[in-house]
Amino acid sequence: MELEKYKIEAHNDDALQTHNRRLAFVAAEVENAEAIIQKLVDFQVAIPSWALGTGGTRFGRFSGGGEPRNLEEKIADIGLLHALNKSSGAISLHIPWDIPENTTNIKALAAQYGIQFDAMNSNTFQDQPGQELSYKFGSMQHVDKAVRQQAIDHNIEVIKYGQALGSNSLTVWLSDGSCFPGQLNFRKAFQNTLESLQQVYAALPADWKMFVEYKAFEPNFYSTTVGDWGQSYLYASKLGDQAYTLVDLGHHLPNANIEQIVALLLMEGKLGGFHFNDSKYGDDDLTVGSIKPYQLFLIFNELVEGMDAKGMNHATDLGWMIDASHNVKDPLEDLLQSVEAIMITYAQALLVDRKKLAAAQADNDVVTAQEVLQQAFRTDVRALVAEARLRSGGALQPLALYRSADIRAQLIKQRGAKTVATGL
Ligand code: LRH
Ligand code: MN
Ligand code: MN
Repeated sequence: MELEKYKIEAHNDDALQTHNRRLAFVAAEVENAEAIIQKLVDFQVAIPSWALGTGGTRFGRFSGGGEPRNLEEKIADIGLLHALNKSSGAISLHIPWDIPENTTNIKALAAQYGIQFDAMNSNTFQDQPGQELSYKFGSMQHVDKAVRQQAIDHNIEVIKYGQALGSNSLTVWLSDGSCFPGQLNFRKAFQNTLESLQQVYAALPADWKMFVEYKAFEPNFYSTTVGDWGQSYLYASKLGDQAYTLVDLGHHLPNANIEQIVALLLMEGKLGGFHFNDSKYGDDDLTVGSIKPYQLFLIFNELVEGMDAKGMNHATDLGWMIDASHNVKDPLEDLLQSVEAIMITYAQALLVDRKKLAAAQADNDVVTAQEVLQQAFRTDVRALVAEARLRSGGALQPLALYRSADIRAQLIKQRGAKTVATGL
């Protein structure tokens, strides 16, 4: 289904007076409102194709109805999100959960909605029907060369799909590791993985990036072969200039200082991309900003500072993606909340008075340093984010319009109450 333009306009007309009042207030409070609005207009966050259905856990899955039944419907859902917030103009595909049967048609369909193809994700953490060899004991780390070759071939196939769709990056997340001490020779597992990644890297087109995503644990619970940023950095460094580390916020051990990791990876020119989500315990994949919004702000603070120090373009020089899925919310509402949280936090990070912070740091004035950060974090920037949306043709209040336009009910009518989208 499509959200007609007149509905967005009518919604905006109703909300405009209140919005203008809020905007005038914040614009008078902050120094660089115009520049921030422009940066927000440019900033796009990719939506993963597997987040459009209700997520499950290993204990159950409760479909919410109207879930997309195929890739075309997933693209239509992202089209809806993008029409509402104008910040979701990209999709990240997971092969083989979403195999584009006709890449030309899929690319054309996405273009109709203004959607580009972000990083392609390979999958060697599950066995697919008809697959010759099993990944039960790993893929790129496997003791059997034939299994490693199968994983390499799959990744090369994913690159080919990506090329046909106009993507320019590959994210490799491996669940490889071990569940019990003694199960693996760590060095051999690392070497096998490195050699396999090298073969995939060799097939990477010249203008592509390869992202090596790390994760502390799960599904393996004793060791993970790309378990932390140090290991990912090691692989990325050994692979070459086109390889980078990808940070998924949920993939750290509790209380890890993610903002420091981000700062150092950026400094080394090895930060490639992000998977946004939030968590309280592990890889919970909860809505961005729902549990630890201050941590997210501190991460964005480092991103802005580090990217500016290198003269990087915030919108295009890193891969920004949501990687969240959950059991209890309407997935589209959840994604609207996640994108909103990202935009708010990005805007707050742009507000940080960098000169004042640097002076406080030089003076060892710890109190002022904290004040500077919290001054930005405690500023209500929602009107700036809404203004960016308004200027791009989106809705002032995307979630409110999604509900008042009864979009989920229409999707259920169109697709049925019992549809199940592919994904986790
Ligand atoms: C692993 C992960 C990785 C996968 C996705 C489905 O936990 O974060 O990015 O591709 O989830
Ligand atoms: Mn991820
Ligand atoms: Mn994850």
